[in-house]
Amino acid sequence: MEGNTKMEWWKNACVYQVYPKSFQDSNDDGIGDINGIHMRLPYLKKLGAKIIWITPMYTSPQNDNGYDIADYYNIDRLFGTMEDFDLMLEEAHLLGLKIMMDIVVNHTSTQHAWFQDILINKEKSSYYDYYIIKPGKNGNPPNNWESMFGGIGWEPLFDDYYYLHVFDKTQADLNWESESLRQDIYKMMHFWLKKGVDGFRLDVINLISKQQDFQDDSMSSPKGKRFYANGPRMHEFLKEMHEQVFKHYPCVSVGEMMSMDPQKAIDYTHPNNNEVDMIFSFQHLKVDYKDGDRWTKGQPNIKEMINILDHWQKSVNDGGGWNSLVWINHDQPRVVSRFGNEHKYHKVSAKMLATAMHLLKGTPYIYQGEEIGMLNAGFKSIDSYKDVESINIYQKRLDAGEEVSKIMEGIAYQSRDNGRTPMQWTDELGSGFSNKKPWLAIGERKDITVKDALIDEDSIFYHYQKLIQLRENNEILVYGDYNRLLVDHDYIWCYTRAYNGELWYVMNYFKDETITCDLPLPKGSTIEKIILSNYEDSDVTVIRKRIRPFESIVYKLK
Ligand code: ISL
Ligand code: CA
Repeated sequence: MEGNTKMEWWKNACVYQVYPKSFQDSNDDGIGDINGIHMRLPYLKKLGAKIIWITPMYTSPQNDNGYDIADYYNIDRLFGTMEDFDLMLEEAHLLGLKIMMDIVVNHTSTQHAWFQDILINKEKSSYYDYYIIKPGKNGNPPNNWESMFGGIGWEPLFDDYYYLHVFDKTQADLNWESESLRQDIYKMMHFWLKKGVDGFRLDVINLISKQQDFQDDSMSSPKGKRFYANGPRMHEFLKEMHEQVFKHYPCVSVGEMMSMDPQKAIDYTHPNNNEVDMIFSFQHLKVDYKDGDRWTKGQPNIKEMINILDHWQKSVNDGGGWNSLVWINHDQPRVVSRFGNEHKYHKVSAKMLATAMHLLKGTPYIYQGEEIGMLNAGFKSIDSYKDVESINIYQKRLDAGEEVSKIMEGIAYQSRDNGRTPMQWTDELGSGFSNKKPWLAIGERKDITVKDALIDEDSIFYHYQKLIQLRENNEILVYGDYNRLLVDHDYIWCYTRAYNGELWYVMNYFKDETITCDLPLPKGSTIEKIILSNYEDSDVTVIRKRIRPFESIVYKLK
């Protein structure tokens, strides 16, 4: 196996994603902030996470919760000050925690000074080539490309000129063809790395190179995507970024990417290619869309999900790339609501999902609240939702004449606000998040709290803590080969990890009914001991035949 066998500080670490707006409010304005994160660093330390990825906190009008950056060099007042940030960073480092900044370089807010300068100076602006600006065609936009958030992807700028926005119309796409734009971006990255941050999560990074003929598209959805995802100069730009920025620091980089497959992931993450350390891909999180439509709830196809994850493990590992291991982020519904069980098997299913992901090869990510099994928001009315994407989709479907109850069913299931409701620290009013009305309502299941999780020795929290420790203390989890057994089962995912003569056996069952199944052991091996499970077990020497709802076991074999 060539490629990713080298030891790196981020390979046995677990990343914890903080969505600052919803994590901890320190000054009772209903909005989470930097001092709130600072306060909770000991909690993250207790959990065992090594790297804290914080979603954007730069100056921003917050139309897309900070993914619309107006000033890369400053902290938004909502979250505090640069001094607060510096103190938080210092404290994190004292505790041995690393900070990963989220950086958005595919687009800026239309309030960014570069864009504002164009509004004033038009073609004469020195930033004119920083954005993608094209003349319209007979009073229509330059082509038919659509926005990911619904509707046309172009907005009038001045005279007959339009600018491209792949996301909201207040998020103008940057023109990476411009050498001076690229230099300005690298300069800004140096600013944060010199401050001492430990790495970057690069938002939608594989969209930065657009095919330059800007032709109409009738094939991809949204229209245009195939002309800008993994575009022609993508590898060149990432290599340049690596050469000019990453290479000079002991930092980690993770690229958020769409339209991915394992081969592309290998190309982006193979250490010999000098691009990024790892990427996010979300293929396995689309298996519950009904007929491919994200906004219509279907039955999750577990078999397909396991097959996808299995395929990524095998291919990316063999090709010398590196995987990120992810169930949820701030754009996704809660995983227990989706693939687990919200009621009777809440705890066991949450633990099973955690084990299935954390025993794989790659770097695991935990999204705030995942470690206590937080669930979807459960909001009933569109007024409770704040996300620009949910609101746009609601309007779009309403205009198309769809029934409100149908639309709301889809939004309740897929809205990005499911993952964005405030962190539930306690069961007091405000959930220990804030004493004021939070910017986004607290989820319906207020009984799931950090306070309870810390008291209960058998909680989901402590299960995650064990998983993190296992990875830290066992090289087999970091470097060991992955191999699937019992290929083709609809609900059981069985795999081994093997390293230096050691062999671990992982069984996860994704259903709420007891079944019997002959679990195969690799030839010539027997069980030495149980390393982790989510049920009390008396017999540790034989492999179970009766498999209980959402059961999960990790054995060490001999
Ligand atoms: O939200 C989505 C559905 O899961 C995705 O289509 C998402 O828009 C895409 O993964 C890109 O996400 C990132 O960039 C967006 C921002 O709104 C997201 O929050 C961010 O994670 C634009 O900056
Ligand atoms: Ca606050």
